[in-house]
Amino acid sequence: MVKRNKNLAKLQAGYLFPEINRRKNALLEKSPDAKVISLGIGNTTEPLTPHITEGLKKACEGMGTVGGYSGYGDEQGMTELRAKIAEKMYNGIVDADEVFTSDGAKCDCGRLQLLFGSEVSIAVQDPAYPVYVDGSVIAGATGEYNKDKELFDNIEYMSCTPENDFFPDLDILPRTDLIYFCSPNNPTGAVATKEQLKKLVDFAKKNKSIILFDAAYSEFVKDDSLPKSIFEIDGAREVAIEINSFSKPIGFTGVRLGWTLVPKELKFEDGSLVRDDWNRIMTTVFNGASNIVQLGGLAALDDEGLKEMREVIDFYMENARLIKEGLDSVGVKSYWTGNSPYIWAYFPGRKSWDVFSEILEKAHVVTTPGSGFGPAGEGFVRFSAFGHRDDVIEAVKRVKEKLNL
Ligand code: PL4
Repeated sequence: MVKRNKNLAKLQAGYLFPEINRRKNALLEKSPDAKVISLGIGNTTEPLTPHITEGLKKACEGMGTVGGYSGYGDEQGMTELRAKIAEKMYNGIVDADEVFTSDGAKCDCGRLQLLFGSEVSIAVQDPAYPVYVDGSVIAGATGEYNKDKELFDNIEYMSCTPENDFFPDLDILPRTDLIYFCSPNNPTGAVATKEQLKKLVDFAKKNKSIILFDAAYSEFVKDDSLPKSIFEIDGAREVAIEINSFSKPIGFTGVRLGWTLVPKELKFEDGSLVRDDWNRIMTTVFNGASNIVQLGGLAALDDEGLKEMREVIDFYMENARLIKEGLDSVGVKSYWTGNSPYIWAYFPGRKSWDVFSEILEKAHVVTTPGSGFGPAGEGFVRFSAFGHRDDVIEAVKRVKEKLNL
């Protein structure tokens, strides 16, 4: 018999999002006529925009011609797309050969965990996107689960709450090899300021740590004074890797396209380039993002595509505003900075899963329980702004009417 991977056995519960779906389906079994609206999983709902669709269509049609057909491409991504990402998403402050396109930020998280292996120590924001912890557990990098503390031994949980303006207290944070940091943050929606990120970069530099900066929601940053990329910060090129995605800004959640940026200045202890090892990982376990999809990504980065991207984002941000307004009107304390598609609602003294269940059972609205993102998320639930407008309006109405919040 084959022994089970002992790291998988350390995972404490099923992955958060399938569990939410399971509970939604349980409600539907009980009440088959319930018109359930999901503001839970951050999943895009609006159709692809015309110009980007056209880009994908042309790419697909090209594949049906002798001249336009292409097979395997470079694992690192199409040269033209890498250059366009460097130019349009980073205003040229990074080089094209530092950008590696991929099938999405989540998949790159997993490959980064493979890159760093099982010998690294880790810090994560608490609360945070569960892939950082669960993926590190699977990679064997988290040590044992401490039942008393209900935490993993080898992880520093950086508490990010309203009390500290959702930014960790770096003065008390022990050194770790890796620091996962997501801004705009999932789930809190908080965006770190330039000053805060500078502190984080200086902290990483002092400790010779590497920051894994997840910028999957960077295009939702509306306030020009806030950084969209960690590479806007002096010194970041020596200490950070950035993950990003086309999923949320242009609805490529199902189409799949993202990228990871590894600067040439980033080195391991022995002086070798992290970028070279990332290149080795990508060329070994990845065979390149779909060529059709990469051409769709290129269409998204020309003038018309970028205009459509802004419209998509504005649409979801108006949803977010409506949710925030609805919660405010019934006196639910919630956090939304106007720079993210998530609203972080607080229910003092209550368990997140209880609030989740109450909203699901009474209003037939799916949210995400804050505790699923880490211990500091207890008492919160996350509302996602990804939804059709009518659904969002209806969900807000039901939450206001049906709940005894
Ligand atoms: C549900 C901070 C959503 N099944 O689409 P990708 O792989 O390029 O990006 C995934 C991703 C990366 N980084 C952050 C994210 O929040 C996400 C997507 N998160 C959510 O509701 O929190 C979708 C989750 C999906 C999943 O597990 O990723």
